[in-house]
Amino acid sequence: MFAEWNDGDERVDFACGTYSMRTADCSVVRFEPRQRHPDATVKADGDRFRRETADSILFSSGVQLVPMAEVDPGVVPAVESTAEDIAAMRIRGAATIADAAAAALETQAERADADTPAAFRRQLRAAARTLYETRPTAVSLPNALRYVLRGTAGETVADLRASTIARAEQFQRELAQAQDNLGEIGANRLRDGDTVLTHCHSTDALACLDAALEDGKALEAIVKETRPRKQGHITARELRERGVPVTLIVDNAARRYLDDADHVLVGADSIAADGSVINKIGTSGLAVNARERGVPVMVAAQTIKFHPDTMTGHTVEIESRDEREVLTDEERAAISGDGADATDTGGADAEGRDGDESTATSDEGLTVENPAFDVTPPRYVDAIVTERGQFPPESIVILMRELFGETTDEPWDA
Ligand code: RUB
Repeated sequence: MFAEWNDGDERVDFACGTYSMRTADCSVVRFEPRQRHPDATVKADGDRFRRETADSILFSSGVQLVPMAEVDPGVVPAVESTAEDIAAMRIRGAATIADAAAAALETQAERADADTPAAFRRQLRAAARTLYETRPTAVSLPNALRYVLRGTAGETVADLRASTIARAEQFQRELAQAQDNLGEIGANRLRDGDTVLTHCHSTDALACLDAALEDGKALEAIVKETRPRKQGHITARELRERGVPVTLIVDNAARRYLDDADHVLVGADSIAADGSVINKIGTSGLAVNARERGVPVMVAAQTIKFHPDTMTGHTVEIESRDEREVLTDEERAAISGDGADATDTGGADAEGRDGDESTATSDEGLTVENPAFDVTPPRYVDAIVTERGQFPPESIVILMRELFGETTDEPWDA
């Protein structure tokens, strides 16, 4: 089996055969380019891939297998690059992802080379799909895309361009305003001298703390580090920048520190119609422990986090991420008893196997699961704070229906 590529090319053609590769989101993908995916290409950018063995390729991040038929040359590179940044979590957090997606559609509208209205719309839809496919759990992403595409109107390319740009900018303004409004409402729940216990990093949650600090309230924070990506460090840094005393703890210490907390304060990636909160993995365990300790759980979530599909019985897809966020190749090799240094793939190991074949992923009996989010049932949540007020989770469906109606089209069907 044999692979061919040219360093630096955007698209890489592979000869016939079976290959395995890693992407940012799936640990290992096997594919047969000329069989399962005729004309498949691998999108790559220069040094983000490297050859591991004659028949397997290790990609460092953000590489996608895309059948040629689905590649629309009208999607501008800036959109592809935003999509890669979202997939690789260089852009992360539900509100920030929504903001970036709207900005990307604006860029698509500005730079599209379409010369007919139909081509402009087709390219815009392709851009929306490219963005949509990056992260499945944060519903703010399709909600943002739907909002912008619904505002695209006109009979000429110029009108379509102008309306899309205006709509994307309006979305971004409203997003920022909603977060400010939510912050003021959330701040009313916090008293002078309170200690909040946080999980992950949420700009909506921070907006509540910001508004309370602006009101002159003194606050302290216990910040969970939030394995595996440790977004708690971002929260700790941002709170320290505001002068808030921070105690950083490992996730496993949370129950012990709940007695020192007046509130648990988290954000959300999606809110389901029954009031369930989908947020960074570990939120549900924290909420259950908080209930047992009598600490109220407050969820800060703009209405852009409402998941309209859940009104018609759909469930929220939980993203699974690369196992190497949990276990490095070196750690995997150590657990598997593979005495060879996992980084040293060039030599032979103690049993004489070729170094190239004793990769760190060779132990198929060891499974690593890395779900990025979990579901907190409504009974463990005291209040969902939105820009439209605070709600007991069980009543959220009423506001959801008011905002979305019953229609849940795909964003590009708008
Ligand atoms: C981030 C996360 C945040 C929500 C809310 O997960 O779970 O709590 O997205 O954030 P990840 P915000 O780091 O995997 O994106 O309030 O900023 O929308």
